Amino acid sequence: PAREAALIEQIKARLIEENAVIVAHYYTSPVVQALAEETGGCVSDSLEMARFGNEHPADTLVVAGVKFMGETAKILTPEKRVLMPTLEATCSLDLGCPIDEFSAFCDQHPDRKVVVYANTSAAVKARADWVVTSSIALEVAEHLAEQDEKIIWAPDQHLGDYVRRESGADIIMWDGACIVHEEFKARGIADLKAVYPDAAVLVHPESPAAVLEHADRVGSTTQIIRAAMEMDNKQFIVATDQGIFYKLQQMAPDKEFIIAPTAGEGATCRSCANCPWMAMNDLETLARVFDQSDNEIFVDPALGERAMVPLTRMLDFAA
Ligand code: CIZ
Ligand code: SF4
Repeated sequence: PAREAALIEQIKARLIEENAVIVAHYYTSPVVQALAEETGGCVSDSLEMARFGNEHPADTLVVAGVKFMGETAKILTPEKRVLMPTLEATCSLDLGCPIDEFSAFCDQHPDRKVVVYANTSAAVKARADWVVTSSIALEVAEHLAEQDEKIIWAPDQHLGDYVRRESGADIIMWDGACIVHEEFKARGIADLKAVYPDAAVLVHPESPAAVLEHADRVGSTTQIIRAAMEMDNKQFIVATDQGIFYKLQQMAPDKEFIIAPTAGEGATCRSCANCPWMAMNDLETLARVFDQSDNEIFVDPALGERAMVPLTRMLDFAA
């Protein structure tokens, strides 16, 4: 605790010296989220992180999240310095969608609009017509379906499946998944519902279809938080990264949140409802963030300009 307090003081002083602000994701650790809030930064989903970084006057954005979030910040504000605790913090969706293969896939289907999730590289975004986050994925698919547009959806197949079922859009899909959400188990949720019969089940759409079937609400992180505040239930079974419990408890302090099971009896899981890349953001790495030479985000300016087009479309659509 003494070490923690010292690190927090050190980070606060450096943020002021460097005219910097922390832009943190809901899936980072509670101590990182609390520090972002205390120092005038933001704690939110990737859509709101993009908007906050874009609008905030600080010269330097410290993005506490994963690499695609830092890249998005750099694309939207190329004049700002964008630092991350470590550039090794990536995402299985981004890793699973390399630009060369993806671009070749798109070339085979020139009649389709290319819709990519925010969890992708700058190069993949530059190849896309639309960028979406989970909070607007369904609305964008409905919008395109109304115009009789056919869609390529990448990279999350579970989110794509959900959007296809709900919107009826004509979608072909890239085969990617989030290593955190794909571990949630329908059977485990059914067992937990038997223990907590009054609990509502809140599920992120990166989870498998069998898990979504148990959901009382399916939604993005922001939509999950809103549901917990609005619904009358006192208990909630939550299928998304446990980092979100910080905000859930803050926004609905009289309610109880139970993490959805990630593995069956005796089994192990790779991620256990906690993204290993999000966990790379901690006080130690934040305290060093201004003193390293290998943690600044750069995006090729020409690529950034192309990626800016679908990103701006996303922000305008969500506005
Ligand atoms: O799973 C993620 O990384 C999410 C939910 C990102 C986001 O859109 O906030
Ligand atoms: Fe990627 Fe999943 Fe981690 Fe989000 S939680 S950054 S989608 S691996």
